Amino acid sequence: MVGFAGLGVGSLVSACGGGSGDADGSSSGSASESSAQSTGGGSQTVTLHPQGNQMKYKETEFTVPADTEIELVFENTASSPSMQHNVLIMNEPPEQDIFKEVGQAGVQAGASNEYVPDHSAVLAATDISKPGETVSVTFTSPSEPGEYGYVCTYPGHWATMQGTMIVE
Ligand SMILES: [Cu+2]
Repeated sequence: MVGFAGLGVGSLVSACGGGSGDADGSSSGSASESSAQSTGGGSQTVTLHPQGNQMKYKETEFTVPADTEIELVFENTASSPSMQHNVLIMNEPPEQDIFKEVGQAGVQAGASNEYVPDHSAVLAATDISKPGETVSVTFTSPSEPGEYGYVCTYPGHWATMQGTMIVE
């Protein structure tokens, strides 16, 4: 009953000459998008990385459900010793004014405070991670859907090291 009727095993004498259709080894290392969108009760893990040795996040956006426990992990895969980073999640939209305010306040807070300011816009923050280190923080996502900013407040980074957390 199960009829394997040999579909599509027709002759491959195609007219589009030239291209030998070799299956080239498809190990092109496409980075996993790591946007695990699991819903339904419980927590969710989001993992972020730096973009090489740049003052940028590799993942400039991620989406989480509202009012959910989020474990935010930052793996500092940079190699340059000066590329220390943290992640501050804000309860404000990703706008330049608040990035700047929190970024500058973070620098003033200093290394002894992991460059995390005591500021009402800061929803959650990781410690500073040196290259090769992984840090994390667990927080509850906002109950209001929308876009929220995140930023690195290591000195000199806030202006370029930014991202958007989308809450659905
Ligand atoms: Cu940084």
